[in-house]
Amino acid sequence: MSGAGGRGCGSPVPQRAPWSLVAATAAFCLVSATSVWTAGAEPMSREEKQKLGNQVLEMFDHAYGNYMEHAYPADELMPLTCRGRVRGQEPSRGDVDDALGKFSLTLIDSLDTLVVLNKTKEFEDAVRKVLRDVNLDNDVVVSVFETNIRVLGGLLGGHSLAIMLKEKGEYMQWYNDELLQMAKQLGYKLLPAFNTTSGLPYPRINLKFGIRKPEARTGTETDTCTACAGTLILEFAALSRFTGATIFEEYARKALDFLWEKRQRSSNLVGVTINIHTGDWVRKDSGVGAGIDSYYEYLLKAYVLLGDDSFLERFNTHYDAIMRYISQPPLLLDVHIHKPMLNARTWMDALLAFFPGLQVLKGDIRPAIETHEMLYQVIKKHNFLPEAFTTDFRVHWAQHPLRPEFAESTYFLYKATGDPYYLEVGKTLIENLNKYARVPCGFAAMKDVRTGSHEDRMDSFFLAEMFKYLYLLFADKEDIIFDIEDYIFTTEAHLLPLWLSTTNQSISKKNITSEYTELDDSNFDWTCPNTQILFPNDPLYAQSIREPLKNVVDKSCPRGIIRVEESFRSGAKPPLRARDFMATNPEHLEILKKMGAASSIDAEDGLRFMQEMIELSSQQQKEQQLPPRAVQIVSHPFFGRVVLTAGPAQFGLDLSKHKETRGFVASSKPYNGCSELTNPEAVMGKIALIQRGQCMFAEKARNIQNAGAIGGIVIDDNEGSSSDTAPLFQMAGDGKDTDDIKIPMLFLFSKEGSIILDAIREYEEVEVLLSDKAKDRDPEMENEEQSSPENDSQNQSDEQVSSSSQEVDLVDQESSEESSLNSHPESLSPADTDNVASISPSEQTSDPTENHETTNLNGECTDLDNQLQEQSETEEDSNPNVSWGKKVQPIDSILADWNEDIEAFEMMEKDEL
Ligand code: DMJ
Repeated sequence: MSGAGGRGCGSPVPQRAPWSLVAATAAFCLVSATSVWTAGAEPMSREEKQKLGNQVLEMFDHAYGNYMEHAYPADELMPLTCRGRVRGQEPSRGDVDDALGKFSLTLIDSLDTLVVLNKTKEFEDAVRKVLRDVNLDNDVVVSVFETNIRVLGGLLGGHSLAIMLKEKGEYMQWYNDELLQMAKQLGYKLLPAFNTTSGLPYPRINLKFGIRKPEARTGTETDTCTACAGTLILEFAALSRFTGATIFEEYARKALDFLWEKRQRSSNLVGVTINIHTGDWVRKDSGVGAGIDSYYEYLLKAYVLLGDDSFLERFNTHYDAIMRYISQPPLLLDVHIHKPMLNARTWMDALLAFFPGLQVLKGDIRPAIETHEMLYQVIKKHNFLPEAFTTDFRVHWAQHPLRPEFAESTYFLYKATGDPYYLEVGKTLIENLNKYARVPCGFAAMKDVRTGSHEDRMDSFFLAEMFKYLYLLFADKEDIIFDIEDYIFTTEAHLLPLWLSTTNQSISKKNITSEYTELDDSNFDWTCPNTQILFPNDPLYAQSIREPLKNVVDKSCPRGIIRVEESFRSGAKPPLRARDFMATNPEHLEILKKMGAASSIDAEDGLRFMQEMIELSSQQQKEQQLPPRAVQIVSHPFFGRVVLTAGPAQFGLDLSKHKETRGFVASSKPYNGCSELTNPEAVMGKIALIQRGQCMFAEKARNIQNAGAIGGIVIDDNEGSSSDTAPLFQMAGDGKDTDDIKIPMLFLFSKEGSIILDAIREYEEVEVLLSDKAKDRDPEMENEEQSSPENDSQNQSDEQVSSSSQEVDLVDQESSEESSLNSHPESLSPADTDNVASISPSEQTSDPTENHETTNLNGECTDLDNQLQEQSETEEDSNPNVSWGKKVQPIDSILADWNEDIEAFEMMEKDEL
């Protein structure tokens, strides 16, 4: 494989070879690092690494095999209902569906994964299927960004490895650039999106009709996200260089040039969304996660792939700004682009987990280790990284769609440090995926990491990225049939060969207008640094950085760990935070008065305080709602693997306070449960299924309770409703005293309910567990079941009961510890005759078991924070949110005034820009 023509580490002189090491795996910094490692986490034997690699292969087979068997040619597998997701045939999930273009998305996204995982024969079959079956001319509106990274990237990655295999002489001998031709066809289909004065693409395009024609049903959008416009250059440049058609690279460069021009000049940051016609920032908050992430990634990688200095210069300028304003190690917190010392949020999103990996590629290892360690602590607490979590590590958005970013960073950090600790991290990821996300028909996204419930969704990026990074983490060079270091990973982990940097180079250069004539060499200081700087004669370097962060999540601070810490250390009083505010405290009132008055620091503190107040106030309202619950199917062949998200009831047994209820299910007669049951013998001692509608929930509960049921599941009568598309709600009482209802009642939308009803049709006996949080699955039980097919179903059930009851005891401690966290609240559902109460979007209350101390990086509490802690213990009960509720009234009136101030500030912001 040819070498690359990009820049060498630390050298402004173009070189050929070093990038081939740096680009794909950052191995340049690492190969030597690996060799200096001598102690720390126990080294992992070759056998164990191979075992884990094989486990990854088996998991991939499970995901890919089920997709091919049950979903293909649909875009994605729905792993709970075991069928394909076809756009238009399922209720719309909004923007997330814009990735689906009826082009067998998962197959295309999986192509190069097959080669990385050594499944060359399967790759050859898959390519033939793509060429035979995939139509890129569907009348469907798709996201330009998603289609680029997943489909164009997938086709180009497939092509890159197809030609590599062909050259090797065994496989793909028939291949004649057909995938590349498809990629080119798709590239031309995306080009009309760039028909704007700014050169920024429209966010969506109709594959058949393009933009703006009436039949296209798109082209009226005015805004796009920065990542959406800034994540094209790798695929578009590769397409240009592979084909010689320069237009693609030119368009992608123009969009990047425009974004660079529009950066906020005083901070060198970019906002989250931008107007594609005027170039005005629509959202002026800035971070490294959702909406911006891969814009930064592509600047650095464009430099690596294309060797164009201006991309590195831009990346370094942004990186300086990120490290100055957004990075608050180990946190990465969004700020305002024009007031970058002002945090824009008190929470982080899961997409930023890619950033440590990018920092490795940049060569800035210390903050990469710190952030990665913080994220790992969050994962250890919730099994997965929730979509968003607060600065004090509480769940903010509870979903987890099996995102690969953390695995990606783990892989890069292992390559950078050679520290076996990262292999152990990878092992945990594998275990958690198998334990909590694996279902009989693939892997299901987590609907709620707190309850362990699933969503009927397996995104294509799970196959494109997760398995690649996990496999590569444990693979030795000889386990892969080509040299991975000759390639760069796109944001979707598709592989593009580094030799593209020297191919058809002139065609793109002719239109480049770079404002840089000479590079400032100091910008290379931290690019691929000498390993002596990274690991100054200390093989335990990475471990020494991680160590102080070991308890960062368990001993988390309310918020702003570092900044509060820093100001306190420097002698200044830390700013008053909304969470700590007490209207009865004269000192607090005095501080409030000062805010917005004299100094700009006071004003900034004041603004932040107001924003926090508003956020806390709305969160507090949501937190008064009950959290969602879980219905876990425990009988054969589910064995606890399928967990459905369920709405709670405001009456009956509170599952967060009592042991879960386990039992076989039986349909009640009448099915609506609105009168005395005619089949009490069938529901006696069982969990009754009742249909929603025609009477109050409480009435249904009384009728099944009178018939001897030990619990009830109300199933929505709106056919097709699902928790994927409708907000969950809690079942309210009937306005009377409901203390007589002693059994637990849960609500399932129709789609989740039909999973149970289908199971009854297929297996007759279906046993479920009603709880506040799914209980551990028992793989041994499953193995026993598989190895003794002659076991009759009754035996199986008996075994399950005894095995599981042990299990329940074991997990019970844990569940009771975590039980009262968490209001996950989702919102309103239309009421019929049933009484419903809203559940707000999925935020949760503080975990009363969490230690709300303000820690420094050594995990110690500061004096001031201890004082605050004491106050909250004496004035509040154990749940800080409960006592927070007592203060709501005075704060509400303050908030009303402050809302006006915020509006004024926003006007001021506008004027400034
Ligand atoms: C992937 O599609 C890509 O990595 C993208 O850049 C953002 N993240 C998703 C997976 O989480």
